[in-house]
Amino acid sequence: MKRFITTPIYYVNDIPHIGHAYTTIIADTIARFYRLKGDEVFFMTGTDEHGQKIEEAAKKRGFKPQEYADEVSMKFKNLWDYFEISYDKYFRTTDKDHIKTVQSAFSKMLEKGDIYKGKYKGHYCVSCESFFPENQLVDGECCPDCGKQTSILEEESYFFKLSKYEDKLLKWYEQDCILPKYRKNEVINFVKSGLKDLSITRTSFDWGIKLPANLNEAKHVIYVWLDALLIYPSALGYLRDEKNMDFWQNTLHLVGKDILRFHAIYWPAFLMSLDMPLPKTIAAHGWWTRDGKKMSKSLGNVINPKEVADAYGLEQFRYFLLREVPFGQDGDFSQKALITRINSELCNDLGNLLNRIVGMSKKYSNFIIDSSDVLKYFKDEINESEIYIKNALKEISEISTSRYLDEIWKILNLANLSIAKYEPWNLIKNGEDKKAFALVSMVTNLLARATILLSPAMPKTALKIASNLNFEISTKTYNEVINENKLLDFKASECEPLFAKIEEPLMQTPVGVETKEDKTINLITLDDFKNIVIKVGEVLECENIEGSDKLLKFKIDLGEENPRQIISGIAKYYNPKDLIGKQVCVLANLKPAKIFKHLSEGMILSAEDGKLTLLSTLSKVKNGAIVG
Ligand code: ME8
Repeated sequence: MKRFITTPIYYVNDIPHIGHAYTTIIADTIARFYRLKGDEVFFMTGTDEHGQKIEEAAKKRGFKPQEYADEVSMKFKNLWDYFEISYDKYFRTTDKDHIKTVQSAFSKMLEKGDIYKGKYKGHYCVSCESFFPENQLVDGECCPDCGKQTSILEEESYFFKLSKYEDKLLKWYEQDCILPKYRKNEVINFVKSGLKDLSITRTSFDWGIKLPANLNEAKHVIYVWLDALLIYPSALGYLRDEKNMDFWQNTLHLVGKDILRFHAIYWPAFLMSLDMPLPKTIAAHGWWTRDGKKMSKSLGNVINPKEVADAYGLEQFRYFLLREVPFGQDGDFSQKALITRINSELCNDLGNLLNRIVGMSKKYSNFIIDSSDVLKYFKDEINESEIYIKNALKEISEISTSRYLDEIWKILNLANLSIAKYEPWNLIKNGEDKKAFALVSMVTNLLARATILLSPAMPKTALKIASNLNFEISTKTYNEVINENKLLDFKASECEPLFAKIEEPLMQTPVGVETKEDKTINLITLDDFKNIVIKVGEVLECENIEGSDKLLKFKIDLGEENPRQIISGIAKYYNPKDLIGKQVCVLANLKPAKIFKHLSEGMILSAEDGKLTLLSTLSKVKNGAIVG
């Protein structure tokens, strides 16, 4: 079966934060799940780069909109690559191909008679890029969605006949395409309150897609939401090169609840106008807050997903996001909650189970785990696990990742409880060797079932477990184990602990995104720069940090009394021994911090373009030389 899975395309006026990571990780998990099942998946993500908001943001920072969009879009792409997001297409609204699609779609809607020219007068929220009638404003002038002040627009505009589609939309909602189901009523009520025709071109700024040339309307640009929503079929080649369009028949749009209205009202209406099939599912998740507070740049409490992944591990972070809140509800990020889940669920329930299995199989049967007697002794447990599998599959089909993981954990809990209940060591003592072997095999089969289901959420962890027990994670084993309930035989091998226990928070608070990434796009004064001390230093020692595949621990001579210890996330790009004796640039007046339990007294500077390259001087200088 072919499936098309999308994330929203993110605005480039902001750099990626935990909310963007959340949507993208859910979409990635769903895409990986269906690929595992054997479906053909096309997964797209990308950036939304036109419109007044981006034009203003670029201007404020002294950039041309395209330069600014290039820079921020690359940050999103780099982050998704670093997170190993399995997208098939990363697409941008400034791509020439997309521009062609939008202009052709505009012409098609015009030919259909759904677009007419008029004059718009009313309120506009630049932050939400959204029009509002007077009666929906808060305190007569503020946006009902984000609370910011709206501005009054009066300009010539083309309109889309949204009102024409009211009844058809209400009929479509009967098909239950909106998840979670309780959100459907909000949408229906909105439509029932009456839809006004939608202004779909703007003339008071320039940064957008121009109307088709034959219309001779140079001053109009296409409304950013029409442009942005069209990215979805455009990513499949719509109205250009349509060879991938058959994915469109089975489309899942994953969005945050903030943009459900655009996806569940405007978008299907546009699609009806274009005579296109409507999406099968629009799934809207809830909102993340930080320690109970809304995240915002001005509060400086926005969470940088990379910082969390670097400190706690990418798979741990994915697991937390996917499990912490039921799909659709709001969630709160705190290090405490993350640590609790890592320690109790990942270290104890999952990691220890693997260790115990390896230990028992080594002791009892030279690592061989044979399934022949499992059903003779433990049919009930195997049957019980099949109920959880069935439930898990139902949950994931409704994008309920948290409940999906709950069901997987029921399988793990059953395995752990069975060891405690049947006490294999006593079985052996009492001469019931066959039952003890069958018990080890039963719990290993439960772990294998859980692992196959867990693999879309935690692909690397699942692979480690599978390689320790010598089974494969593939569509073939998915069919055998998950669909046909087949039992497997295993050959275990010694293993490292899957996860390290966390004793104390690994990130300093507040964990902000006002990092070097932001500095590259914000203009600063010379005085600001004087506050930054960058020194050249020589690498005396460099080694990997146990339990982290990203971090290196350095000792660096900065011409000071003692060398500094600095932790840097560049292990993927350098071999530690190649760096010894090299000179690097170090941000020397950064507050010391603990990273992965190790003190770090500065930051080694590197250039980022998809990978990290360390900065150095063109010729050797004295250790401690100041950069400036
Ligand atoms: O709306 N919690 O882009 P955007 C959870 N360009 N999710 C969050 C979040 C939070 N605190 N903050 C952001 C746009 N998100 C348009 C979309 S699509 C054709 C055009 C996630 O950069 C969530 O998925 O404002 C939300 O819907 C999306 O980011 C908004 O991203």
